[in-house]
Amino acid sequence: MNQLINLLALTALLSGCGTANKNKEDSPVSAERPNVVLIYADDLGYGDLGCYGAGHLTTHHIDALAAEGMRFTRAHASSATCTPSRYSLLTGEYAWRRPGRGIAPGDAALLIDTGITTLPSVFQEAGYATGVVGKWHLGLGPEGGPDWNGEIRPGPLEIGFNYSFLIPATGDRVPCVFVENHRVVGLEEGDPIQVNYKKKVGDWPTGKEHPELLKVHPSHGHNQTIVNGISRIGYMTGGKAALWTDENIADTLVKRAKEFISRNQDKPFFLFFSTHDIHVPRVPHERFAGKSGLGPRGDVILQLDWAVGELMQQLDRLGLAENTIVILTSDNGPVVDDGYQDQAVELLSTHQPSGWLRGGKYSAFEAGTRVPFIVRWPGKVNRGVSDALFSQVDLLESFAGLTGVKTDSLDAPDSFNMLDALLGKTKDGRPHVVEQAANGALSLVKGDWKYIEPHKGVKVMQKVNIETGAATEPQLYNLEEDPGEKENLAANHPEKVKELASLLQSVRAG
Ligand code: NG6
Ligand code: CA
Repeated sequence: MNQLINLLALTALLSGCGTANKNKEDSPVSAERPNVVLIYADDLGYGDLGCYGAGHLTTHHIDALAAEGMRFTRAHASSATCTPSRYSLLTGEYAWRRPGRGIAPGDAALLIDTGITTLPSVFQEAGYATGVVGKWHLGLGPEGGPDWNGEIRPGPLEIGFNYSFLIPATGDRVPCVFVENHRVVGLEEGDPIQVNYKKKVGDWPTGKEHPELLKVHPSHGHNQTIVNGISRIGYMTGGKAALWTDENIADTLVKRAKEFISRNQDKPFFLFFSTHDIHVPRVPHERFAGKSGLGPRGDVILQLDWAVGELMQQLDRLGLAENTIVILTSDNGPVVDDGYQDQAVELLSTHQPSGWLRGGKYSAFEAGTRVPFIVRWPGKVNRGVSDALFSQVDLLESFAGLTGVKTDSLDAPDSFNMLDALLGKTKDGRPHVVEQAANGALSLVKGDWKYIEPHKGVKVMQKVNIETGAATEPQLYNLEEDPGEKENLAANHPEKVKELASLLQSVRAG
């Protein structure tokens, strides 16, 4: 019954959605089978790339993608932090509909139900080989969390991926090991891993007890177990032979991604390449250290750009580039000091990670979720710039549309088939988009207007120096005239506030 009500609400909501196509029966059965490489950067801001106006940094490879493809100016991650954005990307459902989809601890259980339609399962159904290489941060294992010393399941392989090579949570969270398919890589018998997020386990020193052992010092948090001279969030011990070396993470991930591409070159494949860059701790390989002039934060942007170049070269070398859609985007907006003293603030110079947008990671303002988004598919996607409103939550239905996969009407409830916008055939975007801030506040963008719902809480997160967008009164901005969200027009346009608040309410109820 509840499902029926939801369905009716959804149908009502979606009527009059313009070009957005939630009606599965109308999906074009084009049955195209290009490869898809989705490069998902971490904490990369709207202003962090040359092609988005970053004067201080040269991001040749990413800028080439933009020059050869379509660069979006109004594409969104669903949330201003990682776990909920990734949840939405892979399930086609706004993460705020489910409790417990905030930033996950490193020992969380898998946050995606097995058995539901997911972005990779759509590709699998279309006959693709599917792989994820990189940061996961969506939990692993059954309730109670993973068994790091045994079979780590369920995980990506149980929700639609054929291959996985993961940083289980984040670079700043334990355990600092890679997980390939169901196992920790390089784990030696007799040295089992223990992980705890509440209390210390084993006798490895912590940053709090032994700051003299650190090569990178925390600025806030991040003072628990030390691994490779960097103290992390959470406690661990054991698994010494399996520990990653931070400087080599990008190289390792690129190598695995290239191997996946080469192994699957004869069939269509979907690769979710989820980089560690440019999340903290920012510890670039020596090839990039000191090269940007902006400190480690700039250096890892160069490292990210290199990684993109490597993947493109691999596609070219294997003769696959023409038949591959490459997408580059980010899971949330930028942050300068996210918990380590890495000189990001001191060396920022005039670089603006958020571009001209207000806020950053965690924020309800635009820079929280409006992120770089580039699509390249030679001969199929026009070159240029698109201001179509787009959300990463739409990738699931859009690729179902492209590959001719029929999804069930209850799958991916927030995902619209926006294939024409994605491929640059139309500049008509989705009718509206909901943005989720780290404090839980929701905002809704429709056309030129943005509404931020009233929310109690601090106005500035002091430690990261980011405006949250929280205010007890409603906020209304005209993004066309005021992209920096400087002037709250709510008092001048009460009708608009009412319209958007009630639309947000109906999306929420859906
Ligand atoms: C925060 C961490 C931050 C980062 C973030 C998750 C502290 C003080 N801050 O809690 O460093 O890890 O979580 O980032 O611990 S995300 O991109 O994965 O969402
Ligand atoms: Ca992130």
